[in-house]
Amino acid sequence: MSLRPQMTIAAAEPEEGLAFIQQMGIRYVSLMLKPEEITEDFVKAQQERLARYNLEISDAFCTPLQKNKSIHLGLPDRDGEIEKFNRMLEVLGRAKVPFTSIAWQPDGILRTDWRAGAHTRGGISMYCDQAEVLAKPLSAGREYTEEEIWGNFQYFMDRVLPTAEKYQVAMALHPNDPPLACLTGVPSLIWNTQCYERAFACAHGSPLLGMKLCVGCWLEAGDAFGDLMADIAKYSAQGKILCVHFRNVSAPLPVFEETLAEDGYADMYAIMKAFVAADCHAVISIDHAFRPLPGMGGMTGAAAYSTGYMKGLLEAARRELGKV
Ligand SMILES: [Mn+2]
Repeated sequence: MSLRPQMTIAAAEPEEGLAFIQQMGIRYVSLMLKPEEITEDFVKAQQERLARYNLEISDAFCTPLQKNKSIHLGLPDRDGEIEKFNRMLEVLGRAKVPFTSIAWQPDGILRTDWRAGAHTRGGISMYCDQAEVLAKPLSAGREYTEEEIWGNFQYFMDRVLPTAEKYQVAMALHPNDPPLACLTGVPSLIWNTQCYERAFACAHGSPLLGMKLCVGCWLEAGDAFGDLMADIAKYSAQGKILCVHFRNVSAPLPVFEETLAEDGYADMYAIMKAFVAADCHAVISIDHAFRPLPGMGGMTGAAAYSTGYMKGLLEAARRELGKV
């Protein structure tokens, strides 16, 4: 199987959550680690616990290291943070976890707010109005230049690629979300496909820098990001896609809300068929779910419906294209 459905969990996921994931026919989990959990013993214990539910860690990440202000903005303490990142690569490599995630957005995902939208039937999902997001104040005290941000990325790559190579752990680079050229005074690294080409060049074409192809981000920017179908074919053929975020939105910017796959503006079945036709070899997840309802199984419960729907589209696409 070239596309492997996955769900994201924290190490604190209860046993019944793991059983629920197993019963959904999911084999792979993306493991969210807290900084203090990045040790060989901890990851090994997680692997053993997950194995009891026939689950495997397809990748792992640590949010404070994935979205790190000091590294992204080149603050005085960045070398210490990069050292922590390298230590994470070593721990993951020794545990045979094949990749981790990076997203060059020191302020994380920017949205207007969470709200029940026109398409969510009362579900609380993320809503984004470009005018409101662009009006947010400077987040880092001053405006940064594009060259500074790319220089910081190059500095990071030069210091982590040797460790990534030594331990054979790849990095999946996620676009800035929303994919706008500059947010809160900080230029975005990845807001169209040309940016990806520049990032890959910073890694000297190393296979250890790959892509987290977030369909949601491509759809948020519309044609301004790139030709989604062509990019799926191109980057699948290059083996650059390590992970797919299978997410729909109501419309391209300037205003969108995050929707169920079947409710947004894109034809998600056509997109799934493009990944299957391209023999994309990657894990695939729904990215974001609606906010969990109390008593309904937390994030795993909230993600279950959309994950099942995604699996259905994948199964249908494989049958239609004769790739079962
Ligand atoms: Mn995403």
